Amino acid sequence: MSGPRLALYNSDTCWFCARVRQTMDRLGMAIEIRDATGNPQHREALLKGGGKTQVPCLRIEEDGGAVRWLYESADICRYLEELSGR
Ligand SMILES: N[C@@H](CCC(=O)N[C@@H](CS)C(=O)NCC(=O)O)C(=O)O
Repeated sequence: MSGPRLALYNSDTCWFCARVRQTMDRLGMAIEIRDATGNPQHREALLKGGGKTQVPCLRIEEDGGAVRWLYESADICRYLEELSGR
């Protein structure tokens, strides 16, 4: 089992996104970062998949293929902490 595939929909100018990136760094998690403000395809995918363009948003693809979109920086940080076991 490889665990969920993760991608963070991000904006470099967003403080809430920076908070999530700091948590990723602290936990040593290498997660793909997708620019949801400068890249129209990522922005569209976020809107279609998650329902709104708010960042940060973590796209979580489970081993079985199910996808969910997790908004709110505090909830994303909590999820990453739990996933990393710390
Ligand atoms: N409570 C949210 C706030 C996120 C937020 O306000 N994001 C802003 C950027 S800093 C945003 O995406 N605004 C544009 C939008 O909602 O479409 C969190 O903690 O993640």
